[in-house]
Amino acid sequence: MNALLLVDVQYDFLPGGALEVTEGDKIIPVLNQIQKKFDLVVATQDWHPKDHGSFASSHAGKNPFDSTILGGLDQILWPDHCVQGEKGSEFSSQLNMHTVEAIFRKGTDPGIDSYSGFFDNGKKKSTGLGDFLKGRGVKKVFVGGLAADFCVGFTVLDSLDLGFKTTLIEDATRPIDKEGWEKMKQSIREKGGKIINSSEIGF
Ligand code: VGL
Ligand code: ZN
Repeated sequence: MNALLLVDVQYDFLPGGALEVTEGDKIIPVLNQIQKKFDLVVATQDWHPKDHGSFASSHAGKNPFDSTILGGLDQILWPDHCVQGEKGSEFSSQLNMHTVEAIFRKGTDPGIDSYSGFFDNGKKKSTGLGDFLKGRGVKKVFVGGLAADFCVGFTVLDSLDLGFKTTLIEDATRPIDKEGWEKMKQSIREKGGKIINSSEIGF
């Protein structure tokens, strides 16, 4: 069994959103097109309470992209984004969600951020995604979505740690920061992850 993970394809990460990723919208036709190749399609959704500790607005005197300590970990402070129930947290209406069998929400605990679709950043709590995939007999995981250098990258790293053969689809993602993305790709390769183009999906 193989599975495609659609990571955080939400309005706030798309052009015009609160934490927009340059060309983030370019990945949507790619994700729609490749879905039919997979046995299982699953989505993740960044889903923050409005006072989330990763928001600069929750810390007096701090601005977006400053840093702080949250839950004992280094934390980049973000503009308010993906607030539960607000438009910015919705999946793009351009994304085909009909094939999606399950949605895993993350970032709900105000005291810790959660980049990976599998665990919070301190690995204190699981979202259940790993057990779901294992329960469905998934051995190979393919990942696309936003943003490459944060939620997509950390999802790939955790997927590798959980023992899934994991491939990142490079034309199905875009980064917030290009340098950070190069570093993330290096970490993915060091852990044994593959990085391919959607045209190279071999089944
Ligand atoms: C993300 C920063 C903060 C992401 C989520 O989806 O990559 N990045 N929250
Ligand atoms: Zn977030």
